[in-house]
Amino acid sequence: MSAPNKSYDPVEVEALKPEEIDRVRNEALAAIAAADSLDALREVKVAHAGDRSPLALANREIGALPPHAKADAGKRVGQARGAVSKALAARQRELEAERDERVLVEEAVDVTLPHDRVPAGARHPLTTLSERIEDIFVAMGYEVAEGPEVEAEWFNFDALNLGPDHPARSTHDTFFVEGAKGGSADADLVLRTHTSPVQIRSMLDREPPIYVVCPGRVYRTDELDATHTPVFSQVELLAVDEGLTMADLKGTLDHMVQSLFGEGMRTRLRPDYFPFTEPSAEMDMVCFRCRGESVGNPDRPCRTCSSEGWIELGGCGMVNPRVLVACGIDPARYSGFAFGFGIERMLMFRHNVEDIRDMIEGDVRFTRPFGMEI
Ligand code: FA5
Repeated sequence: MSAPNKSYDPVEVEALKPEEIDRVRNEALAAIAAADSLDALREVKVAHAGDRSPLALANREIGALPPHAKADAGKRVGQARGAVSKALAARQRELEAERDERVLVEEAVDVTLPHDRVPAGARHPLTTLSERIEDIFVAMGYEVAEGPEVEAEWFNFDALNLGPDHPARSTHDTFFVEGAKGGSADADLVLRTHTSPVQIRSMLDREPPIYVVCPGRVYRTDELDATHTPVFSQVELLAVDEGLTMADLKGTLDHMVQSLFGEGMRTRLRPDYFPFTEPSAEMDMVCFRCRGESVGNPDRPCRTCSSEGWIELGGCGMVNPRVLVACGIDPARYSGFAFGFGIERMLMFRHNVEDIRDMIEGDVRFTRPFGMEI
């Protein structure tokens, strides 16, 4: 910046002369008008309105002028800078509008073209149903717990009050894992026959109160037919807390079926026997299709419940105190309830699937109608 001195008249500073200011302003306006792209305009802006532009340099000279000359020079430079920045903004708008118009044309999508025919795929309805059930319980504060599919016999049977000589042990058609104890029926490893061993693992791993939902695959030496498969899925539920009763179990079951099948759905319990629950019950729900209206009504038969009005869902009961003791839980202080049911069977009646084999053959013609649910 120049400083006033005796041999130099600051009013006469070259860069501040009116004709010089006019010249650099016109030069800037011409460059702005000539910029034919946003990139070019950016360069013009640096050259003609940036910190090192002639107008910015002239502006700095003003500070060195005597007071009486400052106002005039300031007005001249200010007007020139204002005109340049206005022109820059206007050209910027023009160029942006041109660009947007060009993009709309260049990137237009022809929605009438045939779409990508590679199918996006979907998850198996057994997985989505199992996850939907888990979500119902997670929303109530339950935790998802899992266990191994190759399980120790102790977890699968003994800890569940199914000792080696218990008659109910033979009703589970078990796959024994060879090798663990020299092979075949001596082995102490099995493919788990139900998800109930996860109850035991959960009680050994946690202190009460315990609220877990346990989904998983299980195995039985059943023949593959329309209603049985040797590999199927179950969901198990276990709650252990102070003061739990059958009423809590019933309320929980009602909430589950209402969440899955809609308002007004009810459950009923029929006496049954499981060694690991006492008392035990078979759990039915009102047929969600006929809502019981097919019973004694030959004009309105129901295929889903065979006009019985109820559908069998699975087994349940209060956790047998002997099971609590095996897991180190004091039955005088805590009680628990559990239930378990098969997902394939639930999917069968929920969607009128007549043959369980359709679910496991991997034919997309079966899974496609279930859509893209994730
Ligand atoms: C049990 O497996 C018990 N662990 C359930 C239980 C849990 C009772 C907690 C009490 C407390 P069950 O053997 O009945 O029970 O089998 C449960 C369900 O598995 C059946 O209702 C049925 O839906 C399904 N299921 C059984 N065998 C098969 C099979 N071969 N194919 C498909 N689903 C099956």
